[in-house]
Amino acid sequence: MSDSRGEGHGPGAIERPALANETGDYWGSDVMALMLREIGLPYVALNPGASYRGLHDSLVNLLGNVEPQMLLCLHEEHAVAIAHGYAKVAGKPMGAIVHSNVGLMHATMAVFNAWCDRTPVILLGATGPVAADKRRPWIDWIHTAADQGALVRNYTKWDDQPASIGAVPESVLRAYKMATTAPCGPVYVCFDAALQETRLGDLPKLPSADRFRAPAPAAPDPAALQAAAALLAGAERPVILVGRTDRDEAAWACRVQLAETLDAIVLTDPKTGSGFPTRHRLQGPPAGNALSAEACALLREADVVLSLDWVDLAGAFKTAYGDDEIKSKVILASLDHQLHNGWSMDYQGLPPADIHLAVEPDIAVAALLPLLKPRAASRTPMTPAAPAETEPSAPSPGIITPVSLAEALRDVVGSRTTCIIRTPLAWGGHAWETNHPLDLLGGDGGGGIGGGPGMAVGAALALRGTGRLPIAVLGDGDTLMGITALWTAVHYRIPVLIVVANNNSFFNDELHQDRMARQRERPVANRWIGQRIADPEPDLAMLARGQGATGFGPVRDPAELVRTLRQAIETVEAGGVALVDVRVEPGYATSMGSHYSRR
Ligand SMILES: Cc1ncc(C[n+]2csc(CCOP(=O)(O)OP(=O)(O)O)c2C)c(N)n1
Ligand SMILES: [Mg+2]
Repeated sequence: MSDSRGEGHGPGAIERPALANETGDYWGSDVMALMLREIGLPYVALNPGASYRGLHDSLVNLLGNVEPQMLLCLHEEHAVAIAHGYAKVAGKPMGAIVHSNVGLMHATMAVFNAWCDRTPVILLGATGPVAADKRRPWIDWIHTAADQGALVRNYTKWDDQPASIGAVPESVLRAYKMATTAPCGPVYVCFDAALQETRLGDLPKLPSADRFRAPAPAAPDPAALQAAAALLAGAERPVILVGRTDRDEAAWACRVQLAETLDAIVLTDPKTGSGFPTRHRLQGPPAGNALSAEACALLREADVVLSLDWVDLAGAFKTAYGDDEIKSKVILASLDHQLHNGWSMDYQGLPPADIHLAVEPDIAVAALLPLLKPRAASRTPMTPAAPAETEPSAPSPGIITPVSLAEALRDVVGSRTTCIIRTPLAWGGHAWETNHPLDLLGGDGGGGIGGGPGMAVGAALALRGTGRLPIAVLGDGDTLMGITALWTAVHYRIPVLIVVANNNSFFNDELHQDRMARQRERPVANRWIGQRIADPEPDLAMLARGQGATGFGPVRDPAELVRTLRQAIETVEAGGVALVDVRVEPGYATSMGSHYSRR
């Protein structure tokens, strides 16, 4: 590490005091940097660029690279994925800064993931000089775009390009307020390079952020609330669908209390992470992307369904009811409609709602509780399973499957408190027991592969010092697309364990080719072509080691797996970054059972 880094603040901190500006000679970007501090951004993940060299200077030489502290990333997609992962744990945003149009283009998929995951990210960028006479030849011209925000407008809550220094504070304050008002999401503020580099002299008076915070959550309409309570009180077979809910312990306790009060079966979704204890007597069968036969039966039998912002409620009903009329009464607790636009269909099908409580789901839960009387416990969640349409073929002995990997990991983790930041596509259902909102963080939101490593680093950053062990179990395709995010974890001493469920394939898509071939009666054996990541097999452990992390594997033997995982956890507990390459049998646990295929 270079000598210029001071002690105490970690890599990147410098010894100059913050706000060391004795000359009264302030610049436009100083106002931008001071406002980023004012809204309380702890970090800004970034990849540098001349479009924001003014802001960069202010963050380093005015603020001393603290509050916010820069986190250098090797790709803009990592910068945003780190901010996404951080906010999922911290419940508040950090920043990401991306260079002009090109950095923003690199960042876009990660912005989309954060958008679909309804996660706040303060995305900052730059362009220009907007005034053409101030542009340097060539480079300033190719890196200046009119309406740069248009690149991300369809999947951000708001964007702005303040045209004067006087407009900067309001822009930053509004960005923060918009991002953190439910439903949350990413916002983008673009700073004109010439504005950043304008000499101001004296610093203008800057507003405090205190009067520009997100509003207190709205309460449900009293009549709609009474009607919902009456419907639930009269229900004989209520089902609660726990979707995008709060990661707050008090909200978790209220949800459990509501399920017990109503004696309602609860379905949870791996996409949205832990929302209800898996071992609770009222926890229903796994309900992942495709509802299991048991979950479908429960929904069809339900007289009242309470959806707590379930992702794709219409899709769940379609799976359960097919073309039949939906007989269940539906209570929707969601604000998501406020975010829907004409570009992204991530809003999913339009679900029926007999009562729509247009509030945050956990606000609805807290408001319903005092209106309901506890009823006797009589429900058992497990309706007899319909026979699986495809019998799972047993995995061969001596090999590791994604599910046996979960079992081994659970054994090694033992009584430690963990956060499973991501789970591989192959895990489905209830592969990991949850008892706390931070036990499982859920998916990437937008199904954009490559965000896994960055999200792991960001979530681990927010978990640093909490005593909760950060573990991300990722696919090899996801890992390889985002592998250089690990460098940021190593550089900034962010302990994290990455376990790669490595099937040497973009296997999800092998299954699609399998389906196509079967439908068309063509050779299924060719499904691997254009999918298999082999010849050569990338050496993931070496790719980790090449960035200063500790790399383990490839592990192919189940007997070796536990030993290796134990060593990797010791590495992380000692403050390190570890990656374990585990070669797993390609196979998926699906609603129809587990499918394994020998190569
Ligand atoms: C950016 C992006 N590119 C391609 C896809 C299509 N896709 C969906 S799953 C998948 C395979 C992912 O591979 P891996 O992470 O190894 O998981 P596996 O399916 O093998 O378990 C791909 C390529 C996508 N969702 N996002
Ligand atoms: Mg794979």
